[in-house]
Amino acid sequence: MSRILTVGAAQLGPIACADARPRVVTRLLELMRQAHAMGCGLVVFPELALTTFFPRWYMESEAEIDAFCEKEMPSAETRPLFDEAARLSVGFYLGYAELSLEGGRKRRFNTSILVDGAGRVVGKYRKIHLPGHAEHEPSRRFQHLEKRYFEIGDLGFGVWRAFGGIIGMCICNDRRWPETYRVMGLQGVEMVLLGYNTPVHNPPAQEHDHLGDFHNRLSMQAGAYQNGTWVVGVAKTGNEEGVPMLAQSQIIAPSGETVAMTATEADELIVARCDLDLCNSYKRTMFNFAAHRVPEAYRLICERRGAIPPD
Ligand code: ING
Repeated sequence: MSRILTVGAAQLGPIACADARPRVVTRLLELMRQAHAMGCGLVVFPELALTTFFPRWYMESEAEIDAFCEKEMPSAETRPLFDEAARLSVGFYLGYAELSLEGGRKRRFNTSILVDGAGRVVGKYRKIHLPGHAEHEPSRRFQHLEKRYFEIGDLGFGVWRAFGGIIGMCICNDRRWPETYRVMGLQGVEMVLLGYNTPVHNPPAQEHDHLGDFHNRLSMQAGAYQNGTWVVGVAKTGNEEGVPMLAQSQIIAPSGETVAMTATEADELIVARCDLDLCNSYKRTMFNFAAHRVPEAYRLICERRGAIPPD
C-alpha cells in the first residue's frame, strides 16, 4: 500500500525590512504555482515567511513591533494565498507573527498554520521553544529577541488528519528538541512540517558556527527516524539585513535519510513524492512505542526543567 503525498519545500531567500507584504506574497504565490506544476498537494513555507526576521532588532515601540505581525489570517494581503490554494488544490504551511487580542489583552506568538487544498485553515501551532534572550544585549552584532516579542505557545504540539495522513507542525528551534517530535510521535504523526530562520552565527557559542548545517540536519533526521515520520524543514535564508541565514531546506524520510535538499540561498522549490506508508515499518518495529517505551522511567523529563547533577 502507498499513500503518496507529493510535498514541496518552498525555501525563501532574504526578506528585507522594507519588503511590503504584497511583494512577499507574490514570491509565495510563484513558489506555490511551481509546486502545483510539479504535482504537489502541499507546499511548506518558512517560519515568519511574510516579513524579515525582526527579532534581530531591539525595539521598544509597540507599534513598530506590531507592524511585523498579522492581526488576522487571512488578511486582505494574504487572502490571495488562500484563494490560489483553493484554485490549484494545493494546501500549505505558513509561518508568521501572530497578534491576537485574547482575554482582553494583546498577545503575540510565533505561529504557523496548516491550510488544506480548499483554502481552509485546518490547524494552528504557536512556537513553544523560544530561543535567544528577552533583554537588549547591545554588545551583540545582532539580537535574537524572540523571548521578548513572543509568548510561549499555548496550543501544545498537535497533529491533524489531512492530506491523507497525520500531519504535525513545529517551528525552528523546536526542531532541536527531541520532545517536540516525540509528543507528535505519540499521536501517530506521519509528517512534521517546520519552517526555520537560523542565523549562521550564534554569538553565545561561536565555536558551534561551523557545525550549523550538521546540527540542522542531525536534529531533523533524528526526529524523523526516532519517531518514524517524514520531516520537511524549510529555511528563510541568504543574507537578510546583514545577517547570514542557514539554507539546507530538506525533505527527510522516516528512515532519517534526506531525500531532497536545496542548493541555493534564494527562493527555491524542492519536491519529493512522500509515501506516508514508509512510516509503518518503523512505527511497527524499532519504534513501536506501545511495545518498547517505558514511560515510568522517563519521569524526570516532565518533572525537571534544568539538569541537576548528582552530589
Ligand atoms: N532560530 C534558531 C534555531 O534554533 C538560533 C535559534 C539562533 C540558532 C541563533 C542558532 C543561532 O534554529 C530560531 N528562530 O529558532
